[in-house]
Amino acid sequence: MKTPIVAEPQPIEVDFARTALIIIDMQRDFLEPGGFGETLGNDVSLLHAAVAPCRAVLAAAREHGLLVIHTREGHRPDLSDAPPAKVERGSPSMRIGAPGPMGRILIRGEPGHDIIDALYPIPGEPVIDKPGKGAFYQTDLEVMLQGRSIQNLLVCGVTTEVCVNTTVREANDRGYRCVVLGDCCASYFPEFHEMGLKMIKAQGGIFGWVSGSREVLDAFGAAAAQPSKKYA
Ligand code: C5J
Repeated sequence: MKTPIVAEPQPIEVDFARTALIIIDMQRDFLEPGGFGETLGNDVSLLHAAVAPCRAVLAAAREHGLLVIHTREGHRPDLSDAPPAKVERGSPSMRIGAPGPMGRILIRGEPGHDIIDALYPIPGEPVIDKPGKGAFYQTDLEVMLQGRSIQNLLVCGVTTEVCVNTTVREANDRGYRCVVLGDCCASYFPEFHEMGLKMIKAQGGIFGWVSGSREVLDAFGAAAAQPSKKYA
């Protein structure tokens, strides 16, 4: 059963049984003071606008039985999966692996690496630990999606122009339809957020579609009114 979602550059019809919600890098290191985002000189409060809409979509996706996947950017404690070219950027006391108020910056297992409480995964929801910006690079995400016959991705998270855009481009090349929920994404640079969304939907939707939390919640409502309601 297909349900239309209001989106740009045009509406898209998706079968929610073949759709996953993927929430990109809603980690303390990006959203809370003292983490990776702040050490790079960013105002982390700019990301907070995405939390409430993302939480609403997450709750609805759970209720409707969608596959929900969370990602986290980060590295092994010995930095063996962190390219020197990535680690070397920024001042040494604030680099990946350096100690910070939420533990070592962007290191797996440290408090800062974990997902913020408001969007914390529940048991059964896969968490993909990724060493890069894209969620497909050096992860088992594709195997997981193929195993569930997923064809469409609802994409939320931070930051719009970095890990969200990289993941959407990777997914698009692999044949997934990506619907990016604009108000569920955010950037430290509002103009990059805006352009990041424009890049996705330009040229007839060259990388995917852009929609929003309201539109997707409405689509869940419409799908729930149909005879078969559960998708997993
Ligand atoms: C960044 C991300 N911005 N999750 N990571 O370094 O977008």
